Amino acid sequence: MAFKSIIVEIEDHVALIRLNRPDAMNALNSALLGELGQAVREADQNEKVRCIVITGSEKAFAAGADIKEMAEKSFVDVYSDNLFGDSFTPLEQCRKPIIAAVAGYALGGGCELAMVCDFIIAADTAKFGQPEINLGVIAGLGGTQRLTRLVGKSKSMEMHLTGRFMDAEEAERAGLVSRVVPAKKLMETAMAAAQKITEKSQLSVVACKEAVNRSYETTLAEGILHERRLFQSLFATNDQSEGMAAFLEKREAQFRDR
Ligand code: DAK
Repeated sequence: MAFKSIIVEIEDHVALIRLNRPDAMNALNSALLGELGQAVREADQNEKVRCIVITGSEKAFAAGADIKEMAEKSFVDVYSDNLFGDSFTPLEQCRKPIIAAVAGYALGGGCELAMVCDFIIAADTAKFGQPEINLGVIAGLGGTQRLTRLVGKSKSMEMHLTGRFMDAEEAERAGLVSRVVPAKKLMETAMAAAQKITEKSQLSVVACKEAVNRSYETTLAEGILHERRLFQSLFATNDQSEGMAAFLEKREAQFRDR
């Protein structure tokens, strides 16, 4: 399907999804969020795709939900339409890894979009924030929950209550992003990370993502038990035999996702 607000390219088993509303700093309106959800679902179902990268432009990953679209709505409108209620469901349910490659502004819903991805690689130009408080609302796409888990209560509370932005260096220090690279190297770095993931056994990739995500949803003991069972079950795969044999034979493993 042809999309209007995003551009999707699939190359070497990586689906690159670029948000493309340059006149609105990639603000997330319903059309863009609908297309993004559909693109992620399609990539998740596409056997050729083994990893997904979501990015924006040099200026903005996304400057938040589209304020122009929301401004005139009433409580009854947003509550009865469940505005943005299911927007991130395709990303939350995606079994394949999703990397956010962030340059420029990642604010409000844009910061929340980056955080719903599996990890964030940031350009040194990136700025993160949850400035919804300045609009008389609060974060609504998971920001109060995800930012708090990622950077801790104190910094999350300060960001949400004051609306201040965090630069890339602070975001890395705080654990919001996995690493910071010069802006010119952002896409090269994100695509290289994605490429690395495509070379692994997809069985262990899916299990790994599931196990790490479980740490957000359960107790430590339950999470460790889940991890152990997944670890043990991977011994039922050819890729485990191949991976370990390849190490012992000092050669590259040839994974077949079996
Ligand atoms: N929405 C709509 N348009 C936006 C926008 C946004 N979030 N951000 C920027 N734009 C537009 C600007 O209006 C401007 O359009 P024109 O005036 O040229 O038509 C154009 O993009 C360029 O922006 P600026 O002229 O402002 O550019 P600057 O470089 O001066 O400033 C900025 C860039 C990103 C610092 C600034 O634009 C800014 O502060 N933007 C707003 C950031 C923000 O407040 N973000 C939070 C949005 S609220 C919900 C779930 C989630 C949410 C809501 C409900 N439910 C489940 C119900 C989420 C809410 C949010 O994210």
